[in-house]
Amino acid sequence: MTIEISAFAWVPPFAQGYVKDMRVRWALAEAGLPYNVRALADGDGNSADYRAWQPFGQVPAFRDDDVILFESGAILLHIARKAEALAPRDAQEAAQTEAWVFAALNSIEPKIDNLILPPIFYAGEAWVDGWRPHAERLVRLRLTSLSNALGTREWLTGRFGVADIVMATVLRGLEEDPILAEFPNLAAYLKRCLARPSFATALAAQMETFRQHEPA
Ligand SMILES: N[C@@H](CCC(=O)N[C@@H](CS)C(=O)NCC(=O)O)C(=O)O
Repeated sequence: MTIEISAFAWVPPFAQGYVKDMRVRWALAEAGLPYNVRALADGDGNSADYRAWQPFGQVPAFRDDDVILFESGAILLHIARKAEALAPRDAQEAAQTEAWVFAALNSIEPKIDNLILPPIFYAGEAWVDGWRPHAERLVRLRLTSLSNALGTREWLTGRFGVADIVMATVLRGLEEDPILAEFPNLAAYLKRCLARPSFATALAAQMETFRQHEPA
């Protein structure tokens, strides 16, 4: 079968290009693997059929001839095992890839979400401005560690891989935030990741899904 992924049929403009099926689309583009999209309309995520695929009703979910699975990190690690272009070349690189995927999703993404989501989802509420310095302190702590770990290396592991895709989609949340510029090697790393043609392919594909389902 052709790989199938789930994605939202449409989201408001501020979220377009950022929905997490971007990670899967990017990895599949990098791997040169074709896929079909199951586009979820409002409410489809709650169907028993979809919950059997993605228990939280979220996107993305993924299926191919071998597996059905959910969680963007798990999906990318699966793709990396299958696709020559993304496959780690030895056991150490495979272990490092897994570690950096978890680090991006577990150690870094929650801190960045804490910083960038309140002004979007709680705009105008009194506590939001007071919250920022606390959130910023934790982001700075994590970015300092990441910056030191990356150093002058081009990619997180020996070559560009799914760990970079996940990390770049996480750091992308800070693209417009002045805090990223405090870490020139991370800003340059993000730019390097986003310059890959596979990122542009993935972005265009996500936008095309929204275009096809634009509300009347
Ligand atoms: N940990 C999940 C998170 C997925 C996620 O947050 N998806 C969002 C879209 S970017 C979603 O489906 N939100 C709707 C919801 O949570 O009900 C993953 O990485 O796959």
